Amino acid sequence: MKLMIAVVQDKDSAKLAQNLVKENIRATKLASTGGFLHAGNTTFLIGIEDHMVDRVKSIIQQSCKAREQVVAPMSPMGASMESYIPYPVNVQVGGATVFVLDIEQFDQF
Ligand code: 2BA
Repeated sequence: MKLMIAVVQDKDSAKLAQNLVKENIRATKLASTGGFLHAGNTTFLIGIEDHMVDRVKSIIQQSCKAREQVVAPMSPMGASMESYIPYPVNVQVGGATVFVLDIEQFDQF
C-alpha cells in the first residue's frame, strides 16, 4: 500500500476530486498554502494499492495543468525579508507535485 500526496492548484482540485470518485479511488482533500507564492492550493491524500499508483498518477496528470503566474513584489512589511521579492517574476505552477510513500500499516476502525 502507498500513500500518494498530491499538491495541486485550487483551480484543478474539483476536477481531480471528480475524476478520482469516478474511478472509485478514495481521497482526502486538505486546504494548503504554497511556501513560495503564499497562495492557496489543495493537497490530496490518497491511500492506494501499489498496482494503482500509475493509474492515479495518470488521473492526476490528466486533471491538472501547468499555469504561468506572475509574482508581484511583496511588501517587506508583514512578510519576512527572506520571502521578499523586489521585482515581478513569472513562475510556472503545477500541474501537480506528487509524492509516493510506503505505508507500514493501514487500518480502519
Ligand atoms: P509554492 O511553494 O507556492 O510554489 C509555486 C511555484 O513557484 C512552484 O511551482 C515553482 O514553479 C515556483 N517556486 C517555488 N519555490 C521556488 C523557489 N525557491 N525559487 C523559484 N521558484 C520557486 P510547483 O513546483 O509546481 O509547486 C507548486 C506547489 O507545490 C508549491 O507552491 C508547493 O505548495 C508544492 N510543492 C512543490 N514542491 C514541493 C516540495 N518539494 N515539497 C513540498 N511541497 C512542494
